[in-house]
Amino acid sequence: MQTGTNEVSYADGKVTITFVSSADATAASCATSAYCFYDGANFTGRKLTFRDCGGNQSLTDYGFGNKTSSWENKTRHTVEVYDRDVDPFRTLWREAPTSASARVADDTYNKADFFHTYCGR
Ligand SMILES: [Ca+2]
Repeated sequence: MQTGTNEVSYADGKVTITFVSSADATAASCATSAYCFYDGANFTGRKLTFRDCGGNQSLTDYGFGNKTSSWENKTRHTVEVYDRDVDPFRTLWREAPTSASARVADDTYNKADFFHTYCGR
């Protein structure tokens, strides 16, 4: 469902994709109580926002497979991010509560496909 000129939301607003005018443009920073994946390094490019916890979700469902270059986690949850293009699937990084990475490590760049969110208290 389109919720704004540059935003599309899914799952009753729990997931939002924010589009930007160009690849190096910056969307608004990740909302409080959300965690975000960015197409570009330094929190630029298309932004995917999630709010819920307690299960696996696929970045590929939103056209975001093999794209994440930076991320922010503004929740109390821990987010574990995986690459499913290898067998067995590989853990790429863990997002501690209230943390961020302006550029993921080279060997994890543009590799993330899905993640598990452990609910924080
Ligand atoms: Ca991958």
